[in-house]
Amino acid sequence: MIEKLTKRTLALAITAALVVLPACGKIGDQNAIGQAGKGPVKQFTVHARSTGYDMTEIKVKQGDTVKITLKNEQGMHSLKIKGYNKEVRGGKTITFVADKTGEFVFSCNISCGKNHKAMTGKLIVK
Ligand SMILES: [Cu+2]
Repeated sequence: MIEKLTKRTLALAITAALVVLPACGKIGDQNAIGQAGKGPVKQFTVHARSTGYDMTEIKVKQGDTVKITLKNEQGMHSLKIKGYNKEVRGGKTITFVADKTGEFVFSCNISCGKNHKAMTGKLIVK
C-alpha cells in the first residue's frame, strides 16, 4: 500500500516535471515510473457552448497522461468525468493519468440552461 502510494507520487512528480520542463530531453529511468503515467502526454482543448461541446470523444490509451483544457465560448460550463472523479471548469486545465480502461461519460456540472443535459461526451481509454 505504502509502496503503491510512493510510486504514484513519484509518477505524479515526474509528470509534473515533464509538463514544467518540456525542453528537458532526458527524462530518466522510465521503469521507475511504473504502470501509471508511462505513456505520453495527450493534450485536448474542448470548447463549450450552450449547445454542447465541440469534442464529444476523447480517446487515449491506458497509461497516457491526459491534459484537458476547457474553454467557455458561450455561457458557463464545466466538464466532469464520471468514474475518474475529475472536473475541469472553463478557462482551466486538468491533468491526470488514464490508469483504468473503459468508457467514461463526461458532462457539464454547471446548470447552464435548456441544453444542459445535451452537454455530454465520452472519455475512451483503451
Ligand atoms: Cu453547460
